Parts: sequence; C-alpha cells; structure tokens
Amino acid sequence: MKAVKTLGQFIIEKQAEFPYAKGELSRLLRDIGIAAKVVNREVNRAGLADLALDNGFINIQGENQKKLDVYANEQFILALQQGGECCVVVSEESDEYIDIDSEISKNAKYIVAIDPLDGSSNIDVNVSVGSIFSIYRRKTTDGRASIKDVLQRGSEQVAAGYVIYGSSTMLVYTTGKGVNGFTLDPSLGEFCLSHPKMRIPDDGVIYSINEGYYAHFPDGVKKYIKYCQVEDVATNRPFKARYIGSMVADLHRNMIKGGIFIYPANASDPKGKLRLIYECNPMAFIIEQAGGKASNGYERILDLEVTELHQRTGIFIGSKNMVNKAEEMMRRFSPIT
Ligand code: P6P
Repeated sequence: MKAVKTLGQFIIEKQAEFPYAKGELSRLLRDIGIAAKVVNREVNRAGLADLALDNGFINIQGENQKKLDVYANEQFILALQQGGECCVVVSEESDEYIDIDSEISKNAKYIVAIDPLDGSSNIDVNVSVGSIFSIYRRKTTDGRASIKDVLQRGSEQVAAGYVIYGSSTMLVYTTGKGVNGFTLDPSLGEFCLSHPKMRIPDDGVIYSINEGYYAHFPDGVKKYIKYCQVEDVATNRPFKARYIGSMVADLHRNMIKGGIFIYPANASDPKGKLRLIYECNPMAFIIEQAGGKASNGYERILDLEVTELHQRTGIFIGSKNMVNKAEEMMRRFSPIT
C-alpha cells in the first residue's frame, strides 16, 4: 500500500534541496495549488453556473472573454496577493502587469506569469482546459518591481507548471530538478503525487498541429507534416494526428505518450499565436526538464529575448527527436534568410 504524498508535503520535502531557501518559493507553490483547487471546482460546474458563457468583453488577445476566464484570473491573483510572496503578476487576461503593492507583499521577491485558463473556448464543449504558471525571481532589488523584472528570458525561470482540468485534475510542475505530477483527490481535497519524475519519450508517433491552416504554413512545416504522413515501418510512420486545440491538454498527452506539438509562425500569424511569457516559456521549461525540446523552429524557446508582455512566438515542442526532425525541415525548406 503506497503512502499518499500531498503537494504540500512534497514541496516541503523538496525545499531542503534549495540552499538558503527560506520557504518563500514553497509558500508560493502552495498558494498556486490552492487557486487551482478553487478554479477546478468552478470548471467542473461551468455549465451549471453559466460560467462557460462569454461575458461580452474582448481581452487584449482579441478573444471573447469567458466568465470563467475572469473568475480564474481573479482567483489566481487573489491567492498570490494573499500569499505575500509575489510582487508582480503578469496575466493573459490583464493588459498591463499587476503590481501587488501591499503591506504583506512589500518584501516579496517573485514574479508570477499566468495563463489562468488556457483553451477556455473549449469549456462550453466540455473539452479539457488548463492553467499555466511561470515563476521568476525579481532582478531589481530596490523599490517597486519594474518591467525589467518581468521581461526576463525563459531560462531565468525558477519554477513553472500547469494544471489540466480533464478527466482528472492534475498539477504538473518543475523547479529545475525534474518534473512531478500530482492528481487531485476530491475525497481529500488535496493534490497527491501520482506521476513522480515525469519523462517525455525521446520519440513518439503523435503529431499535433492545426492542419486547417496548412496553406499558411512555411514550407518547412508543410514538409514535416508530409514526413509524418508517409508510410515507413522502420520509423513507425505514418504518425497519428491528434489536436485538441487546448495547448495544456495537447502537451500533457505528448508528455505521457511522446509526440510533437507545433504552432508555427505562419502567413496569418507572422509572429505565431501562442504567448511567450505565460504559455511557451513555462511549457518549454517543463518539457526540457522532462527530457524534451522546445524551439521556435530555429532557436531554443528559453533563450528567446523577451521584449513585450504579450509577445508571441512560433513553437515546436515535445519529444526531442521529433523536434530535431522538424527543425531539420525548417532549416532545409524555410531557412532564415
Ligand atoms: P487554434 C487556445 O485558444 C490556445 O491559446 C491554445 O491553448 C491552443 O493550443 C491554441 O490556442 C489553439 O489555436 O488556432 O488552433 O484554434
């Protein structure tokens, strides 16, 4: 009979791995876990409470805002405000960064970037959605945190994770020492360790891309899609096409089974669609920590310079041998001139 290990117990146990850690990051991760449980409760009853519906507003991304988007955003920000360890929040749902200027947070040294409810357009059709978070230590040391603290490269992250609200609710995170997954046990109301030391297979047979945009894709992506579709027993092709349209769900499946997810820069989204700070950098950190790879087709995601809050990027992410093959196609057929 395996002993249950809760997220809280695990965090404290691992805290000892961080020299001079005074527990701030541990408290921050627990604050995020609490917000995830609150959001999970509402995601599971969205249809009952009309939370899946549009609230009539358009967010900075130009997307219809769902009531649940706003609710999730409020819950994460509230948890971070009350926890006292976070000085700035960057959110997909907020145009500007949020300065947590409060007495309890006056010595806070962490920046948290969140996509509070990724894939929310899927809620009204009952498809898995997720929350994504990314944590940085502030760079500046005096006064209020500034934009310099926010626009840091992905390689500077101290932690990152996602919550997937699916057939079960899971929280998966890394602090740079591997990836661990926790499943919410509703009978306990706790996230319990269910997937220790997660690794993404080096190879996979799943490719995940919205082929509806095929005509807009660069030649390198078109060539890679055709590569996936060609019969070749020795390399287990043709691969399987799987596309949920919810990044967290697509990447979580690939994390477990192996595979590649591609959302490239393309003719209709020249800078890509997905956001660097609170989608691509945290997912890249997690996937790399699990042994996978993440690039924009040419450069490592975590090395990309961050210049804008809602900056977008193309992304090729997943099993490292599959990403390598796709990058090879990009170099050959869509070289950077
Ligand atoms: P498309 C959801 O809106 C999202 O931000 C990601 O979760 C998802 O991978 C992507 O957009 C889907 O975009 O253009 O294929 O509908």
